[in-house]
Amino acid sequence: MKLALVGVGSAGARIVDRILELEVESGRNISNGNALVFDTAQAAFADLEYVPEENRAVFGDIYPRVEANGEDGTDGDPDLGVEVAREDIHELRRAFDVLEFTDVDATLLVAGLGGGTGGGAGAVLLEELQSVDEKPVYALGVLPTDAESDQAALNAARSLQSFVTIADNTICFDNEAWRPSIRASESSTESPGSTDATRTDTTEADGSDGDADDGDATETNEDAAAAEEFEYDEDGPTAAAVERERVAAERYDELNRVAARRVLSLLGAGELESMTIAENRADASDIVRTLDTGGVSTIGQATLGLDRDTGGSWLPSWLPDRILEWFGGGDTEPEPTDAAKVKDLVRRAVDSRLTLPCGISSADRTLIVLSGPPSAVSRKGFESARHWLELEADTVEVLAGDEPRPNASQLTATVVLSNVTSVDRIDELQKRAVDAIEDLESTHEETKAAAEDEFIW
Ligand SMILES: Nc1nc2c(ncn2[C@@H]2O[C@H](COP(=O)(O)OP(=O)(O)O)[C@@H](O)[C@H]2O)c(=O)[nH]1
Ligand SMILES: [Mg+2]
Repeated sequence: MKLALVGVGSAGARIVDRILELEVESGRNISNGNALVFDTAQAAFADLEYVPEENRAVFGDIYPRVEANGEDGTDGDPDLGVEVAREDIHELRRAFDVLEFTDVDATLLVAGLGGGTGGGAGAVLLEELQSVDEKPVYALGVLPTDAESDQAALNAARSLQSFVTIADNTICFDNEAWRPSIRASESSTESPGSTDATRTDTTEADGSDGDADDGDATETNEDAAAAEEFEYDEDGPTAAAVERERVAAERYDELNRVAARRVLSLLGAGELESMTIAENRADASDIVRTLDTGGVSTIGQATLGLDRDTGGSWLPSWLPDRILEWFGGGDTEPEPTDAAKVKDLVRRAVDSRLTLPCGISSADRTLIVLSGPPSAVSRKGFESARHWLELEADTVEVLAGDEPRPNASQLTATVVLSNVTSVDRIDELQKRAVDAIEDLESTHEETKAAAEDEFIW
């Protein structure tokens, strides 16, 4: 399907940037330049390579409480994120002018739910996008790791609740499940800066800044804020803020590539520039139907290398798929893959590390996309894989489609499980959030009760 991409906050902007990169590399044309990123601090954009300057919008930065945070923007406070997004709503609407909604089938908003900008302003932007037209608005929401602060868990539990309510579907990416792939940073803390929600409840409760930036421990917070404000006004983002985002971009690089690849394999299925006619092509209506359940979704993926004499085997393997496939077709058709292997591939995709681990049988609908040379796909294998998934997921709604890539040297199965309800990670986050609220002595009973109600979904 054709997609407009909207990234909010540092995580959102970085993942959108990786999706744009992969779009070029994989020869798919999904966004057609319809990409826009938002943040409350300019520094969040420092590492972007693919989102053009004119498609980056800073908002809320002249709002006093954001300005006081300098380059920390909303500083991990989603209520502030919501507030400034509402305050600046006209500016946000104007920023949407760079997007051509008539050219797309749906919009995907990407955000880190543990953050203040992504989780808070992200929800306001979702509402705004829903009011633009009738087309679906999906979200890709990143959940924080267990090593992050209670505040990040609380933010994520609250933001997920709003995202699920507003978006047509929320695809989740759980950083905890992918934690082994997070690169250790040079810093000693799990999160490199306060935008990664290193604030703790105590600092929040006693009203101090809670800035956990490395290296400025000797500086007072006021000094730091004053310096940042001054430099920000004069020269754009401070070197410290830019460095912090650079470190974060590096730490999460592998995760962001995984997220981009899976989302693109699913939502971008069938948007190849050189499209071959296929009998059973995955198309936008299959995707819309699968995600139409609302709720939370998760994506799995597995690949199978094909035995083929690739005419381009002299080419270095780091070249983009698009280039390898251009030269790689050679004269030889790949050997047809036997039915058992195709079935096994789909099974591996379902059993793979999902973007959000869950109980498979709690899914309402599923879609399998098989991408690769049509001649290598055993129809019998694909059918039996589909049947296996119907039994496994205990659902009659298993859609399946192909993405023909005649010159590819591998088969890729991507599976989305839609509206999964048995998700331990979300239960844990919600429990931690409720405990965190209870720990805040200043919190009134009614507020606690309201928050507990809020997490039932
Ligand atoms: N997968 C991934 N997660 C990130 C990345 N950056 C931050 N996070 C996560 O997203 C949360 C919000 O961080 P951030 O996006 O910096 O906050 P915001 O700028 O206020 O929205 C953090 O608590 C982390 O869990 C990233 O690049 N990739
Ligand atoms: Mg940020």
